[in-house]
Amino acid sequence: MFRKILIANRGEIACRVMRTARRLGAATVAVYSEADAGAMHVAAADEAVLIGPAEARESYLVIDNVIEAARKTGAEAVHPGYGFLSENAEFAEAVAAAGLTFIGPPPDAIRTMGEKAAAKALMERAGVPVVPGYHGADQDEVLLAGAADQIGYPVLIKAVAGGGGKGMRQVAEAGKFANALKGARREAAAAFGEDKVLIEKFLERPRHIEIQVFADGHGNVVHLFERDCSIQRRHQKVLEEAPAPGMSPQMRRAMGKAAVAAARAIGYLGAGTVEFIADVSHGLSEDAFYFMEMNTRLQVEHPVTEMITGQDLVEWQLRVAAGEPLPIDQDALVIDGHAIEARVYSENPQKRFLPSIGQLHRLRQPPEGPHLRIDTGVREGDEVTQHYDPMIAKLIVWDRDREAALRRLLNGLERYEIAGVVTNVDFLSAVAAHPAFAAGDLETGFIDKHKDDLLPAPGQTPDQVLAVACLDVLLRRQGHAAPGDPYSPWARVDGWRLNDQGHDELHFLDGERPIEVTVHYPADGGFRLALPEGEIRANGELDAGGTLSADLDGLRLSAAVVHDGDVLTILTGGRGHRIERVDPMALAEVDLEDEGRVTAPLPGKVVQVMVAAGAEVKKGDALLILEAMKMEHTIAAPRDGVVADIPFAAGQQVEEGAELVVFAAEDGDG
Ligand code: MV4
Repeated sequence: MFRKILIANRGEIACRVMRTARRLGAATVAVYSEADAGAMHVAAADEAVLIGPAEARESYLVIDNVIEAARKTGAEAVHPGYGFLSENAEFAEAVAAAGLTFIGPPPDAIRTMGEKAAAKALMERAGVPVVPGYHGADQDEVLLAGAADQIGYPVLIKAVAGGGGKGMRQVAEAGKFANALKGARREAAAAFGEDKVLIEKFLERPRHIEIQVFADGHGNVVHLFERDCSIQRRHQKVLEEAPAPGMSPQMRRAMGKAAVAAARAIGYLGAGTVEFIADVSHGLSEDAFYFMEMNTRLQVEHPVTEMITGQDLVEWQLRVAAGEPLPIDQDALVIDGHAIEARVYSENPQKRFLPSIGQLHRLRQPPEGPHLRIDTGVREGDEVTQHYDPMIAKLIVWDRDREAALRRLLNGLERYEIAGVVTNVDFLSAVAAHPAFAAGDLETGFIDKHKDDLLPAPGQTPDQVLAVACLDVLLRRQGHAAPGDPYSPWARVDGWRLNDQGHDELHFLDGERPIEVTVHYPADGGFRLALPEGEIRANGELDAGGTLSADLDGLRLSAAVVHDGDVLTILTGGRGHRIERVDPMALAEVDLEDEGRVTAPLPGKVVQVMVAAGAEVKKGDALLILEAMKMEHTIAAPRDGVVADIPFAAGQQVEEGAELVVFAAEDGDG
């Protein structure tokens, strides 16, 4: 085994590889970009080397920098993870040339599998089923059109150098072939600098089923069964599971045998995945699956295989790379139970799944155990940047059977609390809860087919959620009540007023919908909230971690409300809701240039002071309430800081422009 390995990657996979390396007694070296200096994978490593600026092209993708980092730290082997340099044959060669071990297959295997037509020809010779079609070198247009006629329409034109669906064109009839060919070539040339294509029979209802294979340097090749990755969106996998629903033992044997033959045919070493496409137009059948491509790396979804086999695939990778034989043989491998993985992403399903960038103000995940695993590379407080893949975590569940695993998945997703970025958690829940998913009715077109069920138009925020937001705002305000005479009516934060019924108003924006909530303070405690749909009696407690235990008309629930400027993210019932606090304090002329002076926006009367001199406040904390023009304005802290002085007491009149709260100077002698 290696003494020290370098992980040429970041995020969850770097952390994942380090976990196993450490367990096996190997020291770990991280590489990181300037943007990742504080990242989890750097903290998790024994040593870390800066390899360049944030831009991956100038850091994680620079072969020389990675090799120099390995040389400098005395690492003996390099694990490439997935993505970045993991399927770059030149990198594998450069690692070997530097006298280090590449934890992956031989460069030639990587190269061959990157060429679709060559890979397909090789598989055909090895007796692996391939989609009927043409993958010859002659690219004459008339010849290609003739091949399409022979195959029979509909056909699919694929770029030979392709991947991720680029340079792919579906053609329904002969009359449309010439145009589609032009389009596919143009796209392929732009994306890969090469316009060669192959023609295949178009399969109308494909399922993506892949086989995990492993080969050692002693002539052993095994497979670790299949994963179904049909739930994809624009070639991005969303949910993956093992075993594949509806797979017969005969089909599993046939596919496993084909995958092992594929690995042998290219002289494989280490972990690989052979992707098949199964045509389910007539159900899952052992004579309707075809080789698609081979991925020459450890895949994102490898944990589902680990969960059903009880094996650690990274351990296998390290052992095989170190020259050891595979830990166990084919007959000793058995499937135990069912596992499903969901990829939790920082992205906005309502905005075409565009990545959502920002700070993870709150990140709480379900507790791990034998039935639930989380692979992540970020922590609460970390940033999701535009530089890298915005995956937050992989949630992996396991149970005796699919139905039980699915229940655990839904439960796990419901326990996610994420604020600061928009995520796909609700979307994942919708997919997992869909009857067609429960029925195992999988196909690559699943999300498109059911999109109306999976992406409902955002509705109004329910009153109950608004009540949680109000309760949080009100309890936080109480938490900042002025110390001093507890019996003074001016210290009360219950809206008590001389000659008044005692009420407040809270203002929000729910999308475009303005919301005004009147808050009453019943004598027996709590709050009475007049919400858009009616009244709710609310009471509760806020703990130090920001968790709110609420009682809404007798219904007890737990929630968290995360404040980010004016945006409130209310996390409750397994969902996140965003509303905006419209604070009439926006009227306050807050002069940040002048050390954060807080001045009265209008002439009025101070009705309540919530902080005292010396109080440490956070940006957005309520400081005092000013009544002006018959409205109450909550004046909030414009920044974090220490209150030096509050020149006015409750009940006093103030003039427009009067300084209401004086902050201590930022540092030093103030
Ligand atoms: C196909 C196909 C239908 N018929 N080939 C998509 C990416 C590339 N690796 C191969 N892909 C497909 N090839 C034939 N002959 C449908 C797809 C396909 C797909 C395959 C696997 C997973 C998701 C997919 C989504 C759309 C299309």
